[in-house]
Amino acid sequence: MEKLIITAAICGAEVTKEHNPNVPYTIEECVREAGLAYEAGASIIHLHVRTDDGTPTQDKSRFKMVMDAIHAKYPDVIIQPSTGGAVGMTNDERLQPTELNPEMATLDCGTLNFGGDEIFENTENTIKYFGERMIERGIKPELEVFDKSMIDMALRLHKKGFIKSPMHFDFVMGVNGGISGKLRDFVFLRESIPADATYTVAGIGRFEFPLAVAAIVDGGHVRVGFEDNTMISRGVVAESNGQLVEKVVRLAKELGREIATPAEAREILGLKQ
Ligand code: KMH
Ligand code: ZN
Repeated sequence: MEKLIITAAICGAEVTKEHNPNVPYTIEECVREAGLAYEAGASIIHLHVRTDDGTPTQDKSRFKMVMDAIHAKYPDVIIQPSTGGAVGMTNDERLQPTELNPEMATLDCGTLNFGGDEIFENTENTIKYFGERMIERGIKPELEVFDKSMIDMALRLHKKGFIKSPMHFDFVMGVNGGISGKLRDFVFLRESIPADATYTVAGIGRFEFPLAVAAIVDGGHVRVGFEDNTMISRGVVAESNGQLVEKVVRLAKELGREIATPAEAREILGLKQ
């Protein structure tokens, strides 16, 4: 079986220090959390950035400062900026980090309810626009799917040339408004992607570790991190993103799956070396 790629979603746009005081906002805090995750075994950092007071931003210069600071200490880690940003941002605002030509970036494949009155909007034309931008700049999209219909959308846009093969999906499971975190739904998603595609699974909240185990056993890849879950076990707040990654590494070792280095992750995902 392929080695396991672990992605750490260290910060997100919605989670705050009230959920977990270790959620990073400042550049130094982002470097600390990325470093702990990397040292524990993460090869990809899924990155959102915030201003020092925690407000989410897609500002290109803030991304550059955080990415440069992480790479100065951990030069080989893959940094995957978000183009999802936060609910309510415009497309061009969200696309700013693509101007930095990262190796990867997220590409959200549909619209969903996102708690309360919020709607995370990704129309078909938005997805096409983001897909074209990533092809132009040689950025590998991680296709964020929050429901099965979003896989179908990605497959349709792939046929029309807006997304290239081999596709790499992230099954985000357990968001209120998206697909559940049940094993049955995981099987449904993983059976719905092409044979040459890769996937990672991001279970929200209590679904994080059970779905990690499912992906480890199935030959998929795993995302953990404060963006998705702030607890190391029931009722216990995680000390760091590194602690969440360590738990996945432990589970993988028990189940006989080796962990990919960033170079091995690049090879598996077909990123430029
Ligand atoms: N913050 C969510 C609205 C992504 O990174 O591409 C969108 C999100 C997905 O987190
Ligand atoms: Zn994200």
